[in-house]
Amino acid sequence: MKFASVYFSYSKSFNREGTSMYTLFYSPGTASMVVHQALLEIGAPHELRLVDFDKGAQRDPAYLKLNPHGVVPTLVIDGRPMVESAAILMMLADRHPEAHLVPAPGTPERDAWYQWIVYLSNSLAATYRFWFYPADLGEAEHPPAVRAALQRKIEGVWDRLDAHLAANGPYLLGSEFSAADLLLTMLMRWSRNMPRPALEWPALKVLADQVRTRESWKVMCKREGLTEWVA
Ligand SMILES: N[C@@H](CCC(=O)N[C@@H](CS)C(=O)NCC(=O)O)C(=O)O
Repeated sequence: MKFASVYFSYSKSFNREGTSMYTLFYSPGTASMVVHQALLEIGAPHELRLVDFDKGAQRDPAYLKLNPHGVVPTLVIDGRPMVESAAILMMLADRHPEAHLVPAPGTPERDAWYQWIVYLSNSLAATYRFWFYPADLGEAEHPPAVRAALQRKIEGVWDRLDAHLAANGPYLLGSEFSAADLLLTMLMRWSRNMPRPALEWPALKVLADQVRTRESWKVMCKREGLTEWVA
């Protein structure tokens, strides 16, 4: 896979209306899917570039110039690369208020939105990283005790989120759907092959079912070729 000229060839890339052009470097079903779905929700012009993990393309020197961490997603915005899925999500929601992925600035709902996105990133996304990548902890495979501890940590988060949603749902912000729900649904999907998948928590399932009926989810799954846990 060649990335060598990507940064430069997109540095002056605008669509016909003169608005920003986005290029998403992605791998199916991974942390890039929330950015992909947000772009579809927004209806923003964008292009997808597959980063082929089977070929180690995330470690290609040209890709590392875009994303020094060697992971997806990377979103190139008019030639400028941005990394970190939750940060990209917040940036997109801010840049496209007409998509209503974020409550108005200065409201208590906006404060809660920041809180949930950071909580999801710190608690679930970071723990999943260890779950799926034992090499990050210097192991080829986790010892059973570490695996059990990571599983407990993730399930503890499902307990907390489910209790919150049962009392205040159906969405993280109550009746108002937001980008935080997209992030949560992606993270829930990653548990599908774990001993206790997130859909076993009833209020979480209600939220995921709502998100999975959205057109953006269906289109994203189709484009990424996802067949598991799509509906
Ligand atoms: N904190 C980063 C984590 C990204 C991440 O770990 N992406 C994984 C896929 S979910 C990846 O690219 N893995 C490839 C690798 O580590 O080689 C984010 O949210 O953007």
